[in-house]
Amino acid sequence: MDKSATSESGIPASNSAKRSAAGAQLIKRTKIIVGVCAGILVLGGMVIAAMPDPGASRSATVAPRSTASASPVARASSGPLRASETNFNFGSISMAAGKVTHRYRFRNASTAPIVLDKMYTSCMCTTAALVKSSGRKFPPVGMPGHTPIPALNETLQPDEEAMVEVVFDPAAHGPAGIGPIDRVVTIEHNAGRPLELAFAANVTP
Ligand SMILES: [Cu+2]
Repeated sequence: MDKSATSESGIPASNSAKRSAAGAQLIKRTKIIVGVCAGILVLGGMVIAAMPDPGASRSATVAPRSTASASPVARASSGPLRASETNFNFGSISMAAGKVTHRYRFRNASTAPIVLDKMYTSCMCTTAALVKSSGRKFPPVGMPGHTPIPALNETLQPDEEAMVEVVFDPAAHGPAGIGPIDRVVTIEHNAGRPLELAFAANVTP
C-alpha cells in the first residue's frame, strides 16, 4: 500500500474537495464527541457533588494520622518529662567509620519528683545510657530480650536535668543494615506516658 496516497486520517488524498468535506465531517464528529464528554463530566461532577462528601471523611482520616506522627514531639515537649529534642538525624553515616553518638537532654518540667523506672532501645544496634547532671553515667542498656534491662529507679527533682547518651552501631546488622534506619529510646517513668527519643540515619557501606 502506498502511504503517500493516504492522509493521516486515512482519507484518500487524491481528491482535495472530497478530503475537505471529509475533514469537515471529522471536525463535526470530534465536536460531538467533545460535547458528549463534557456532558458526562458535568453529570459526573453533579453526581459526585451530590454524594455524601467523600472529601470530608478523607480529611478526617488523614488529620488524626498526621497528628499521631507528630505526637512524640508534642508529648515530649508538653509532658512532665520534657526533652529539648525528640527526633535527631545523624544524616549519612558509614559502617566503616564505626559507632556514632548523640546526647539528648531532658528535664523534669513538673513540680513533683519523677522516678525514671527503666530505659531501653528498639534495637540491638543501639544502646542508651543515662547521664545525671552530676556527671554520673549509668551502664548502657540495649533492647529488651536481647540484653537484660535493669531497673533504673532514678529520681529527677523538679527542674533537674539529665541526658541520655545514645550509641548507634551502623555495622551491627552487617550489609543488611545499609539504607535508612529509625530507632527509638524509651524511658518509662511514674509521671505519665513514656518519653521516646527517636533518631534516624542513612547507613552507607
Ligand atoms: Cu538494629
